[in-house]
Amino acid sequence: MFFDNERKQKERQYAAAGRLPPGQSLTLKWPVLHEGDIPRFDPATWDFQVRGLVQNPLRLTWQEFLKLPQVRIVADFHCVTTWSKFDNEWTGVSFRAIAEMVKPLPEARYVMVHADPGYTTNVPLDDLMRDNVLFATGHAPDPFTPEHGAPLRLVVPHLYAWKSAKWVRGLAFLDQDRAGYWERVGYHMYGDPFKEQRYHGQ
Ligand SMILES: Nc1nc2c(c(=O)[nH]1)N[C@H]1C(S)=C(S)[C@@H](COP(=O)(O)O)O[C@H]1N2
Ligand SMILES: [Mo]
Repeated sequence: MFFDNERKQKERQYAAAGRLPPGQSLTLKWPVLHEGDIPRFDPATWDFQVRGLVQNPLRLTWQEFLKLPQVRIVADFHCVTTWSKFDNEWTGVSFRAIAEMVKPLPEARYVMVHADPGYTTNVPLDDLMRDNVLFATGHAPDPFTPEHGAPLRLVVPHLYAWKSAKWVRGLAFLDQDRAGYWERVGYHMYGDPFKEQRYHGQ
């Protein structure tokens, strides 16, 4: 049909493949969404810290983080404000690699993700242990720029994108679920896009 554009056509294809969550629409662009200013990155002072219910608390410098083994995943990205960006290629360090280093204690069941500037979000540990959860240092086809979370961003593809913290700086392993930045003001504690878990009580 002459009025049918590329975006609509692709959206129908992804919907037919069961990859478009309810209430979402496909974007060909990559919107930028965050609270506060993009933090300044200084590789000399940047660090990544893991605390809480782990056997080996951890602090890594940027140089140390870059030496960790690299993985590559392809995943979709669903923002609660209703846009979905498909087939993102992310490279970085798998969450599991970090978990193997810190060794979570048996009672650790949730993780509070800490990011600049003062951003937090909560995710169950089991969810972070999935194959395709990583700390991204690269993206394709679009470049991974500071506005999208460089130098380091968590990517949790199966949950709404507010769980994919940009400018991530550390983790706290917890025995109970606690609300992060958006969760405290009404966003869902879990955030499954296919169940439309946008806000508390959904
Ligand atoms: N540090 C930080 N990370 C964040 C946010 C934020 O405000 N601060 N916003 C989240 C939200 S709501 C979304 S939709 C995605 C947007 O990622 P993008 O700007 O790369 O598209 O980042 C998430 N990560
Ligand atoms: Mo979002």
